[in-house]
Amino acid sequence: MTDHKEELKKAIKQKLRLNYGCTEQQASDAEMLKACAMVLRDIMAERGVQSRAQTAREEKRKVHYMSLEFLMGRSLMKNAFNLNLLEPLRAAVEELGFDAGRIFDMEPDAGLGNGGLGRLAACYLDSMTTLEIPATGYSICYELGIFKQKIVDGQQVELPDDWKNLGDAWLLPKPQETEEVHFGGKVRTRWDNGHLMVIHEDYTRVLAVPCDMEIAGYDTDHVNTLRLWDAKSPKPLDMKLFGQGQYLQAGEEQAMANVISKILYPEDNHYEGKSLRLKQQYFFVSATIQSITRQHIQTYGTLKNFHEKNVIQINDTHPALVIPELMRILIDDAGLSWGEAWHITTNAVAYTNHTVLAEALECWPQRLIELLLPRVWQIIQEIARRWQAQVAHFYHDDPEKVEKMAIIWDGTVRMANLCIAGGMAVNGVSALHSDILRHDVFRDACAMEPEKFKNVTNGIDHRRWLAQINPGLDKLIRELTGGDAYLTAPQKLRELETYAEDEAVLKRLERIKQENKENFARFAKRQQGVVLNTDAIFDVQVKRLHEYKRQLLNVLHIIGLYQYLQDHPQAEMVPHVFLFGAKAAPGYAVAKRIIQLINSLADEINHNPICKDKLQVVFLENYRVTLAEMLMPASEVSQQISTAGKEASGTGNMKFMMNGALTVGTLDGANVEMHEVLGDENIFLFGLKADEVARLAPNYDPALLYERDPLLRRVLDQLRHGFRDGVSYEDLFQRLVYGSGCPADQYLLLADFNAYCAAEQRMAQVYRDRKQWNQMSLRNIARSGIFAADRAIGQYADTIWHVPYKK
Ligand code: 26Q
Repeated sequence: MTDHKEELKKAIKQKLRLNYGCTEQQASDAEMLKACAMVLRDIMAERGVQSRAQTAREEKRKVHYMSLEFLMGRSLMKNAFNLNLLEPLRAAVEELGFDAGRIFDMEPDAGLGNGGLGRLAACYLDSMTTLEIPATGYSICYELGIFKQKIVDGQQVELPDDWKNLGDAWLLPKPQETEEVHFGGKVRTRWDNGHLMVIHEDYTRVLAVPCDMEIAGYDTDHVNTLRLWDAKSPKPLDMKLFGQGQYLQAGEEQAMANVISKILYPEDNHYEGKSLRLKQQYFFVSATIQSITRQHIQTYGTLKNFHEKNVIQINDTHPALVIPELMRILIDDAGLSWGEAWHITTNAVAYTNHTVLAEALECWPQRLIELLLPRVWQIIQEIARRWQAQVAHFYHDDPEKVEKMAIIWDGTVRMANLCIAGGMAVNGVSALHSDILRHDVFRDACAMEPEKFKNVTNGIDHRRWLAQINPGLDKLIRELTGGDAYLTAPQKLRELETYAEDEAVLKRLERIKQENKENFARFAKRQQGVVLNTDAIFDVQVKRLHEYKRQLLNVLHIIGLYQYLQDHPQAEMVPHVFLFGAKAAPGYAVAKRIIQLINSLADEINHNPICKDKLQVVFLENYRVTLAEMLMPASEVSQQISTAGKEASGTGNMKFMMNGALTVGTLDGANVEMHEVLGDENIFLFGLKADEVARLAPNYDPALLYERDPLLRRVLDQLRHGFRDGVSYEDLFQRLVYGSGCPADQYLLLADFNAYCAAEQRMAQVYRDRKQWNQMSLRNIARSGIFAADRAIGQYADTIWHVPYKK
């Protein structure tokens, strides 16, 4: 410990001198943070070299995890924790005259993702590394991550997130491993010695420069890499145009190239057919495939065994172009036949689906692909033609099946169908979701190749989402389960259950939660000046804002409570703080209105003296990984109330459970599996089931409910008229009750309203009995081990990747 501390001090001082020309006395906080990052980066870079050499030497099969998003959050604490250097680093920083907490808190989140899908990729990198699987993550080095959210006059305002200012200390640029990506141009063919040569010419070149972020695993020397591609133009300026005095035009191509890695698209669970997004996807895919195949050839001298030594997991369809791109390289560059190339591709690529929402399924206009990627377009056409023949054969030319399963139809390219045709596996992210894929969304494809369709229920990095963020609980777990073994054996959490009748342990659990609440309250005060009532139950809904996630249902219930309190000012009631956190996609007007509504409601309730010490509503600004890390340990109730069948899995639900919050939720996504391990007694379930939703939807009439249910009617009328700030929510009211240009109440809020209120009541009733509550909380923690990412990655390794891992 002292040894490590002294070594770290020496290394940090040296970094400060060499990189910033200063001593520790002269260094700013920012320089200290960067120096710490670079010291850890050096340790990981060194181990990375070893790990890669070993993988090549032993000719191990490698996993390539491709995702347009990696929501990494902060890395300093995480890496120090995994390298077993957290305490020495803290001490070193303090002894150099800095406040370690303040330095750690300065680090910006690497927000290279929107929500669940991006955070999942980050958790999986940690597990793949800890389980010593040779794996690389690939994404884009966005200059601007997910926007920062400010609330101004109750409304969301977006600010740019220039995370690289400080965050680039983790990145190791590798310019010598630059790849070149080609856009546009024309394709010509020529016969050469009986070979059909494909010539692509007049294209625009864009350079892809890798910036590597090393990933340390826990309790291992194994290191993996997250490779982030930066887009650059090959020439600084068009000197011909420049010479003609056309200075503006002379830089146009450069600007075009640089813009590719400028910004992360902030739409979550929604497809936008923008040409820049397609450019991002192909840029990312082409650079990655070239890099992987180049390395493979270096080791093996051929691509013929590519699929034996590599597996490419694609995170939703966003990297779907890997399929034609790998085909292109195998055929055009390596000279393989179509058949050989198809065999390799269909044994190397696996696809994870993350959504069944129709508006999130990627369908690209054919002309966009044709213009931007002429050679890839030819290959997609050939894949589509052969696939169609296969489908027609299987279904005896049934035109309905042929249309539904087509890759190209009506001028659009359907990426999910491309992935099903070209992938070796298709998996959903929870048992329910995978069943919906098999029996509904991809039913016809599943009938053709049932073995292809698998399930791997999501998991979270329990080292980050429990041990690191909840030190009080971590300490208790170590005491009760005999040390830190649970960090690599999450199922050990089960042993906690032997203490379900131990009053002292239950009290301890309650105290830990209380301290975490007070800790969070201090943070909220500092961040946005709000004073939280820490004697009240912390009831939390944090996730992206989307209608299917039903934040609005939560609001309706709170309005109902508020009206009850007005009618019964003396009523005994469990004091309640409702916390919300959510970013809305900037173009999603309804989502933004719901944010405004939450703020209007908060303003009303927090200003009404009737509500004092009883009811409080707070919208937490700028929900992000770092805020989640503060909030999860302090939460008592987890709201997971999506319309059944719509949330593919959810992962926030698992984070809350692991930190001892109780769930109020529908039987959706992974909630179903949470319920399976918890039983009815340890979760507050309510509402329609997925099959009931499907059956009700066609003849559902919310206006009838509005007319016939007086309580609901009063709530909706209040919504309609708004609150003390004078903002009317007539638009949201209309959308729910009558529908405005869309089906009324698409997500069945009114159908589930009463059941939801009843569940909240049951929950509040149990909260009065602290012993029972603490027992339920303990059981939630004890049974959460199955939702560790280590379990999920083990299943990917066993059932899809067929690679060994540390057991
Ligand atoms: C697609 C095309 C163009 C622009 C944007 C997009 C896009 C971007 C992000 C589409 C979807 C996403 C993100 C989806 C997502 O986060 N899905 C969530 O994935 C989690 C991890 O599996 C699940 O737990 C959640 O249930 C699911 O909503």
